[in-house]
Amino acid sequence: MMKLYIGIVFASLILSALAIAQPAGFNYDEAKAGTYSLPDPLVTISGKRVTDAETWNNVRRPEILQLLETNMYGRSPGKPEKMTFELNGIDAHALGGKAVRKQVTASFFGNGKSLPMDILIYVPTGVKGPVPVFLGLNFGGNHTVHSDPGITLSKRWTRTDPVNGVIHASAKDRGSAASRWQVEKILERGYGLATIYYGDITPDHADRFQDGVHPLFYKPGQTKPEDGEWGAVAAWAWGLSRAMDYLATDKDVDASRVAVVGHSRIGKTALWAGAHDPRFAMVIAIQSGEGGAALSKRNFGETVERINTSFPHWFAGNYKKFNGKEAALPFDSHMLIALIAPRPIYVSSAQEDVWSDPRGEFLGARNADPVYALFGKKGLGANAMPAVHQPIMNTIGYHIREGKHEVTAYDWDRYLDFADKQLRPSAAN
Ligand code: GTR
Repeated sequence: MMKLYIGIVFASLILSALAIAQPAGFNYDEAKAGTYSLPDPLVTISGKRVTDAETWNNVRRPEILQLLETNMYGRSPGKPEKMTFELNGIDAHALGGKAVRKQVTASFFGNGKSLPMDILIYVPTGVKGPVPVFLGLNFGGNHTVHSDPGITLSKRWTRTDPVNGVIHASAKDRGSAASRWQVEKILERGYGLATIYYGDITPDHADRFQDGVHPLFYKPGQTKPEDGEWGAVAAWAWGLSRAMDYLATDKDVDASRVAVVGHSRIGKTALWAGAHDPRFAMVIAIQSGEGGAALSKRNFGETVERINTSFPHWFAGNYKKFNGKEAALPFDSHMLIALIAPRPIYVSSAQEDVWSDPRGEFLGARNADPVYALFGKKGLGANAMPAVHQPIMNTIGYHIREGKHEVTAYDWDRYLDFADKQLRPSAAN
């Protein structure tokens, strides 16, 4: 037992070290970030300049969406052949009476197979009417976001651990990621939270395209996505859109005010979900780095080649064509962010998380401004990167806080401030 425990501690140390490491052989020197030119988000492939929101929506936005879909995230299918939502439990007095807790299983059907996805939802009690909700995938299972003993431990959930092999969801992990979710804070400010274990949709593993949602859509004989088809990030984003299908049916939730939120690889996922699915009213991308908010053409921290090598399953096969060839990319993260316009988006960095390139994240946000301007919005509205703990909150928000690759109470205070301003103007002052 002790040996197993030490193994688990060791494994989680490895995991957290991986998440914050600054691998050698990559550039962390601002003076060597290089020069690059960003494609103009307002010039169409045929060379026409976009000067109004209508042309953006009808011509340029679909063009950019397709560029990113074909070359980077991969094309996702729509809804499955059949989909059901089942309410498995409701507790009107959860968390000492602060919340209503619902657990809903969404089931997807296709190719004679089915896949369940468990959605955990908290909405605050004592608040009138449908509430705005934060929706985000979690890394460790729904039971890790809060110590609430009422959260069902998934029986089918497994994770492959380098030391211990397969690990099943366990009661001892209840609340292990609670500081990253700040459930009470969210509820106290009048918001709900909906969350899903990302592995319910597809495993975060290079060789497991047989086990998640992909097989529901395979053509006969197909065993993995084709080069232009959805990788894991696009599949996770697809799962968020299916969760949105459910939220639109839930009377406690205001589906017109759902903010999609995610950290790190799930931050990349939140961006793609928000870019792809305009039903998300707001996006929060936390330390999403390379493949997320950070400019790829800037040589700083993680690179396209490195991400495609370490995590070959995250993006479409086509993205590997850009290994070591960032200059050839017909897009960059500013265009991904611009797809969210005119909806609010918050980009969040951490000072010690140089692997994610905080300045590159800031610049990704800033260079989306011309598209927000088409809608009469300010965008980020700042040319210089702010100092730590000096958040910017226009239609695009940004902060850099001190510390590491993590999600903290400070971060959530800012996301809630931003949400108050953007989704509940009467709550902001
Ligand atoms: C790192 C990866 C990053 C980031 C992070 C995470 O190892 O290089 O792109 O996604 O993992 O998701 O924790």
